Amino acid sequence: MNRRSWAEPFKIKMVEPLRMSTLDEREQAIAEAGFNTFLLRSEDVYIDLLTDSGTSAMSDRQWAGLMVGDEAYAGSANYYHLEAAVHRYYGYKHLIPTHQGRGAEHILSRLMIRPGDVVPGNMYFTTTRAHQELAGARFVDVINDAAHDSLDESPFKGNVDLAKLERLIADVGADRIPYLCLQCCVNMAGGQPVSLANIAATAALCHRHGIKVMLDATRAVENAYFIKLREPGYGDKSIEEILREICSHTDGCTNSAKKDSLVNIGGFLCLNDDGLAEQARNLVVLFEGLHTYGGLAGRDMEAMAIGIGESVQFEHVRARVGQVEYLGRQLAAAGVPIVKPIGGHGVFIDAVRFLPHLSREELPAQALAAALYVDSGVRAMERGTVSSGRDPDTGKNIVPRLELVRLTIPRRVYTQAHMDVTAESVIALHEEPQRVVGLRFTYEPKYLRFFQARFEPVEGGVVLRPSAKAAERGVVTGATGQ
Ligand code: PLI
Repeated sequence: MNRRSWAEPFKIKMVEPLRMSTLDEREQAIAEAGFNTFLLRSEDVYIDLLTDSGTSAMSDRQWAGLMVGDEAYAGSANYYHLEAAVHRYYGYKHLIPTHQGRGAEHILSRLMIRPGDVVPGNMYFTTTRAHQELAGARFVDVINDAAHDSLDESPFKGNVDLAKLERLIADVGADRIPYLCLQCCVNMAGGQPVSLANIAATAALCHRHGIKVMLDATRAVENAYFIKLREPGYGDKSIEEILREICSHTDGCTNSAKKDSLVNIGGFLCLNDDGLAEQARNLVVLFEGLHTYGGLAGRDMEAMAIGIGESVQFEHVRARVGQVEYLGRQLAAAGVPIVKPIGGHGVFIDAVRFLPHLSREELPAQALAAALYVDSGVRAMERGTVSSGRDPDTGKNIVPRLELVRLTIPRRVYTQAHMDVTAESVIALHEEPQRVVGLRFTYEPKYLRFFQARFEPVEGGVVLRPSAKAAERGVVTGATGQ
């Protein structure tokens, strides 16, 4: 057999020790955190798969870049380096840096939305929709139906359904739609990409009606990688070329540089329209900082400029997405229900199929994330009913079809052995799903409730009952051997 594996295109120069906890410690920590993995202290976490946001390992060049931070209040040299990188790789005309993605979403929403407007998008993202609603708009999901089905293996499940979009335009009128938000590697659908053919067709439809298209470029590089792999005609193109082509169809973007761009903090808003850019530069001074730093230190902008260049290297993206696939394949091989195809930034477990004994009211994804932490110290995140929040008009819980636990892989941080430990813990829970107890809210904040909500088990006080199998074998439960 002529087998050739890929390996990470880096070696490790500095390490950060991890602490393994005991089962008792983890049971106490999750109870103190109100069974919400967001409220755990990171020092109590063994393998942190909460998010890929701001959790990347920077390269030696990025760290060196911090030393050439030009901390001038105005006109920092690092701003111009960042501007050059964004022009080269994303291609937009105007760059407005922001402290992170939601800073850019805030400025864009304030700038373009009038109360009563409608903003379509290929599935919501939590912060994006919250800023659209705060500005007075209603979000309408125009993603294709396959995105809501964890079993559907279509290669581009992030695609916009053009018929849904056309119907919406006919219903509400193009003048009530300031822009369409087009997300790459759709997060809440499981990191599912959009095809270039669909991006082009969506943009053509919008532009025909005078509607702008704003890209959520947060994971556009990873989306470009999937296009290279899966879309006919793109196999020989570089990630850099595909990324430019994606952006070329759109009128601007918001970006959380904490993902693709390999930095711990940062984001930006890009616009091609001179007038809109001028207004955005005026707004950014109110909420973020002067338009040449937007809430960032000069050193952060330098790290971002370098990170963008590293992010589009084929070997980097292949290893990054390859590691996600490595974990996903292990889970799928063991029969764990996951969203297929495996996404770009994480493996998403279908909690409804994983825990058939729980009702949707018992918040299966929240419960599974808490139970996984108790089992092994692996921290994941709920992406289901809790994240969806309430309908702003009716106040009722929005119950999405997808009730997922996201195992999100930070870039360049963990090894295959960490993936193995994670898979073993998930598989052990999958063998005895009845051990997991449902949860109910004890506290619910008004905005983005998943971050700070608190819960309690619906019975018995613990979210994970002892393992009967482990007791039979005479071993103590917990993948860390505790
Ligand atoms: O976390 P921010 O403010 O830098 O970016 C907000 C944001 C916008 N769009 C998308 C698609 C995101 O995934 C996103 C942030 N995502 C987080 C924090 C995550 O854990 O997925």
